[in-house]
Amino acid sequence: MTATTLSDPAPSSQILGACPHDCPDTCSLLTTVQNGVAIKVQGNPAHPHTAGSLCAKVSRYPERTYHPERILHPLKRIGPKGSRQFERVSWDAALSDIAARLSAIAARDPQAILPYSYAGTMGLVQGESIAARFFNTLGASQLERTICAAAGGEGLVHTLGGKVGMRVEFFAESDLILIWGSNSISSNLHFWRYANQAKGRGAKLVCIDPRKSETADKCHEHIALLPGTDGALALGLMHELIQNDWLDHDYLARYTLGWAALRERALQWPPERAAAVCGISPEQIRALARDYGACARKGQAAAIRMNYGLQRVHGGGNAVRLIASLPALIGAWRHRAGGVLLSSSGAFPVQRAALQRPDLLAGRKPRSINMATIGNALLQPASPDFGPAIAALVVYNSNPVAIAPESAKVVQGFAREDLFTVVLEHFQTDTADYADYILPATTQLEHWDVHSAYGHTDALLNRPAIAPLGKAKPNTQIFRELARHMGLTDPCLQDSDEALCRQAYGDAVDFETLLAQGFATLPTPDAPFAQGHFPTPSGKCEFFSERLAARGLDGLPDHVPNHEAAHSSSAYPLAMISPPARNFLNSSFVNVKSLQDSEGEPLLEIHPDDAAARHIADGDTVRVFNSRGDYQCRARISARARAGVVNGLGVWWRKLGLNGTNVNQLTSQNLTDLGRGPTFYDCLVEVALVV
Ligand SMILES: Nc1nc2c(c(=O)[nH]1)N[C@H]1C(S)=C(S)[C@@H](COP(=O)(O)OP(=O)(O)OC[C@H]3O[C@@H](n4cnc5c(=O)[nH]c(N)nc54)[C@H](O)[C@@H]3O)O[C@H]1N2
Ligand SMILES: Nc1nc2c(c(=O)[nH]1)N[C@H]1C(S)=C(S)[C@@H](COP(=O)(O)OP(=O)(O)OC[C@H]3O[C@@H](n4cnc5c(=O)[nH]c(N)nc54)[C@H](O)[C@@H]3O)O[C@H]1N2
Ligand SMILES: [Mo]
Repeated sequence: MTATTLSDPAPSSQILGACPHDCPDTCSLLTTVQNGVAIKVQGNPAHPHTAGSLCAKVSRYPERTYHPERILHPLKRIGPKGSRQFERVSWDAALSDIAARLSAIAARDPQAILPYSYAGTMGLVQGESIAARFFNTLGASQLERTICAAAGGEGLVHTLGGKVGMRVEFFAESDLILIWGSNSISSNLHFWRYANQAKGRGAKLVCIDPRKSETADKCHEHIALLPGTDGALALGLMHELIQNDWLDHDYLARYTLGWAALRERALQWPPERAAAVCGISPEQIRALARDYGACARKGQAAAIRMNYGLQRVHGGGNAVRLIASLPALIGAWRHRAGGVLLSSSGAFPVQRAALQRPDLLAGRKPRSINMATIGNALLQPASPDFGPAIAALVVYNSNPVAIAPESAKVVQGFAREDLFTVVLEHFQTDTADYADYILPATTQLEHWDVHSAYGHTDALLNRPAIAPLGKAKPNTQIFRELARHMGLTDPCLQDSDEALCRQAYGDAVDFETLLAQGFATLPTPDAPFAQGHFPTPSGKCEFFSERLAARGLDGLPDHVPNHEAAHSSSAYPLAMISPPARNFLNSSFVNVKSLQDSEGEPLLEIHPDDAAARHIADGDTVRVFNSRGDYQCRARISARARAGVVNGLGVWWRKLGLNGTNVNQLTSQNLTDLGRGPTFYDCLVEVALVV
């Protein structure tokens, strides 16, 4: 690899990049280019976390990039909304018309314009730079980006003080690892490598997950609790740690806040009570507490890898608070291979204000719309409380018609003939089907970007490996040109991608290191909380949060039952979770043939007893339904499903579903206790054979 200046095309045939996808691993990529064509994408062997290997999905990046269905020209709708009838238009025609439509709406009230974006690319430049500046200049509605991690994020902030925790590489040295709400082999493969090293050294691995996942298969124990009962399990564990005095009293006294109150609460949760809520045996709780407490007694390292799977339920924020409290009880933080990791993103010195330029709002305070309830928002008429009805929607890096809850409402909203919708995309997704304009965006192989990560502590740079395909342009360039067409003149709306890459971290990360090796490791401490120093207001691990109490909420964490708790409805007796499919990334890659072939077809895993009670045989077509809708797929009778819980894997595109829907036809727009996040895994259904 030769070091080049930013604007030179890299001369070598292997280009350093970064995986853009919404995954904790953020791998360093090596793309082989021949005659301007990317022929291979590999993991960079020089990057310690990537260690030369990629997941099945991203090793198919060339197949996705050169896919025959890539959108390569601007498209304008010519049929009724959602009819998928489009014609090619020039960039100038598209941008002139879009500029005129948005300008007219902005002249009435810019808050009627809503951006909708998430982490289709996690790049700081293609994700949140010129687009944010553009919408801030207009004074458009703000989007609350809650769809994934809001509950858990708030839970961490109000316990540890931020999205901080163990360094992932030290899991390799742990003696006990609880993999809690995470199918790591499928969605956090490069963490699994470290866990597997620990296992090889004799560590015990325990998986806590309603589904017997591929990861559960490889752990020593699996605790198949009911969805949304993790808070009760954590309280039951605390009860046992207290009763047996497996506590680090010195750590508790020096570095925690609210221990006496939390102790009182936990003592109300004997294993029998917790086990009844969780749908497991009291002995499983006792045994887990014994293992966890033993680490404290023997000076061994007890580590917890939480993931966002457990916080997509009503009590997700409180559950994360309780689990994040556990290491402090036994002083696990004293060891660099002990503690907990949910997200490392708080370690990155991202210069958000420089990238997004909130100063462009110039004192205006536009309303916020929660992306988790986009269905309701699009159907809401103007009112003094709500403000103007949403009149224009600009979607990029997201596929809300497939991924947002309660799809029937989302579709009804997107189908409004009076809504003006622009979608920046690689493919004609379910969302693009409802666009007035589809604008072709470049992929990671075709543009510059800079990345942070949420599963390790290395910043990464992505260089373009190939020229943009067809007429595709980077998101940044599309918003630059749209700004020009709308007569927006602030010079920062025209900053180049190269300049933005440098602005993302400013002086906080050495850009020359990023240019030379593609990644730069942040200097974070090995055992960050060995002596307190939590980034909370008190500097302690906050069992009790003054900030939550000041908002009128319980200052102490508690078990918060699901909105739709298991066994609470006779009409809908089964709890459905819809965790990621291994070969898809949310709704991305669903249209990549080799990966679609690996996944097969939309499936529902169901326990043999639940299937037998409904006369369902393996491979039958079933109707999964509740009061919100109806979703058809194939039944797979499987021990991966526990009794009473069905698993609808992956976010398939609706148009590939047997009846044109996917799992989100069934999920609700109810929100989490903290963070106003979605509750995808808090969803009751019934299943019936389709005859
Ligand atoms: N292959 C693949 N990788 C991915 C993704 C993908 O779609 N596919 N998605 C990415 C995204 S967006 C994210 S946010 C990250 C992390 O995404 P997560 O959603 O955390 O990913 P997983 O770890 O696969 O899945 C979570 C696990 O939680 C389990 N679970 C569901 N409900 C509960 C519960 O109430 N309690 C407990 N304890 N467990 C529960 C599920 O069965 C599943 O095995 O992964 C990313 N990585
Ligand atoms: N039922 C259920 N629903 C879920 C989940 C679940 O577990 N179960 N998981 C939830 C979670 S954790 C998340 S994070 C969300 C994810 O939801 P989204 O963030 O919407 O993720 P994707 O479905 O992957 O869609 C991303 C889209 O961005 C596009 N894209 C990628 N790169 C670029 C680019 O550079 N420019 C432009 N313009 N477009 C680009 C891709 O082609 C893709 O269509 O889904 C949520 N929905
Ligand atoms: Mo996510």
